[in-house]
Amino acid sequence: MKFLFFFPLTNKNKRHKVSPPLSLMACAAPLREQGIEVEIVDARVQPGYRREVLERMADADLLGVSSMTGYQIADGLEVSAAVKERYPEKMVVWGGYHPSLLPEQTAADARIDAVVRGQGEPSCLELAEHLDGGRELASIEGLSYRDGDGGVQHNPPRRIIDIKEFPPMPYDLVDVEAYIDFNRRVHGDQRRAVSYVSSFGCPHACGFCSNPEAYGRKWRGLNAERVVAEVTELVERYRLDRVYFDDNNFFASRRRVREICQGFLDSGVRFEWFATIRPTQVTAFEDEDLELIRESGCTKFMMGAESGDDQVLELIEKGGEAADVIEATEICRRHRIQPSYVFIFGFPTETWEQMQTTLGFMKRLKEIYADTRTTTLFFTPYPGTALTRLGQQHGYRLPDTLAGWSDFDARSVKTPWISEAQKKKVKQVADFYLPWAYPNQLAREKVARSRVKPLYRLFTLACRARVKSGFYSLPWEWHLARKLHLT
Ligand code: B12
Ligand code: SF4
Repeated sequence: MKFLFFFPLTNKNKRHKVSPPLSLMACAAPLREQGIEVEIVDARVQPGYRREVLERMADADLLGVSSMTGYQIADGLEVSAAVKERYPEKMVVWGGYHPSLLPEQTAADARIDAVVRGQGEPSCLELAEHLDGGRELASIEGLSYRDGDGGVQHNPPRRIIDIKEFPPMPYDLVDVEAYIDFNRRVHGDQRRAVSYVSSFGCPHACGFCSNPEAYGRKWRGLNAERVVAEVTELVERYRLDRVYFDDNNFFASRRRVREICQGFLDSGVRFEWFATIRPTQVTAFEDEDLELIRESGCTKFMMGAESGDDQVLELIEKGGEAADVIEATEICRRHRIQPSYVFIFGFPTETWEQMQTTLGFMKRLKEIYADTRTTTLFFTPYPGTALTRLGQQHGYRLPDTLAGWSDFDARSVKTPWISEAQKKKVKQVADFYLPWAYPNQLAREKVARSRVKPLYRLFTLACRARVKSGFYSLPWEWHLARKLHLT
């Protein structure tokens, strides 16, 4: 028996950085343990992927497609349609965040036979039993499928299984070098890096996040010993400089974090690592824990700050205050860990004054620690979040077919809570004036090496004056920087 898994393009212009498709590798691991052949085609690193899928489907029994909300749906549907046309008798199954959140719409699409909701590992094993003739679809928990009368049958949900029970991710199933090479060629990233995931789920329920609805609020983590053994083995096997932990909540257990960091140090294998952390988790750590984290190779904390306005933080149920972010930034400065924050503008009912409070707050963070990085996003009402429901109550209409979600991303979605002019202003201040007014270490080094040093200095002074005064009309610096390709 053979399963063919497909990871669609994540956007049209192929601009995202890439890393092996952990979702599909996770599903593959227990199948292979049972002697079932699994192949993965990843559209992001395999240029002739449509032909490749069709060829490899010749001796496969099932096509499995992973999809988040957005462009992956468009690409996944095209490939599924081609497979259905050439091999109408073969099963096409979708899984991942989007199908888990909207199984009815997904399974209603004629190009798809069934949807796996939530964890894929156990369901894939049971799908293999079904293909072997030993199991009815109706007995596979967490499965949604068309019942023949045009309706969609939803089997009862599957309880979350502790990921400790699953075998290690089979990195050998993909061409790891192809991912490293893509990031070097397309993004100029010379570091050899891959992602790894050490836990499943998140106990929190932020109002804009798909995670609680898709997978519930249980957190399960691999034990420290296994994480250390697997990660250091990966670093040595692929000569990695850096590892990204793609966990929803890597820092959920403080004891586990301490053991992992100590394990990395004791192993003698040196590499850099990043993970996502909540500001309240940073402030809860003891200084000695943070020293251990830094020493073990963590040089950056990726954090969702979301807003600098406490009322907005309450609205989005962030479970923390702006003051926590200030404190986390001060702690990061003390421990030489770069804080990298995501801010989201344009939540349902958020006012322009509140957005301006956030811009002022970002300036404060830069003043505390110039190496602070900020990324600006605009609220996108992904399915199944509390804030999306609030948006709907205020008249926002969501797509009502699977294909309708294909171009649903921060760039294309227009919500009534923020105008295009306001978005432009936010981007100018957050992505141009602030970083130029407070250059981080990398930018400072770049300027020091540059032949047009005085020009850079002039820009910094002009941008600093703007930020200090809060006067951003007639943004000549921004226009000039765009002309000179400085931004
Ligand atoms: C890595 C990652 C990416 C990577 C891509 C994945 C990769 N490895 O190459 C990149 C950087 C490209 C990316 C992009 C985006 N991402 Co992203 N990403 C993640 C992240 C951090 C990890 C996903 C992962 O690999 N998890 C580990 C694996 C093992 O778990 P899993 O994906 O949940 O898969 C399990 C099940 O879903 C299921 N399953 C999954 N696929 C399949 C397929 C089949 C056939 C079956 C049977 C089962 C199955 O089985 C798996 C094992 O149990 C998650 C957050 C998180 N920690 O989950 C966000 C997350 C998935 N991303 C999200 C978002 C919003 C985005 C972006 C829109 C962000 C942006 N602003 O551009 C884009 C979307 C691109 C697009 N629409 O096409 C949201 C999802 C929202 C949604 N409704 O889809 C998440 C949940 C973050 C969040 N908390 O909001 N992302
Ligand atoms: S945003 Fe992060 S902390 Fe909040 S629920 Fe989602 S995964 Fe958990």
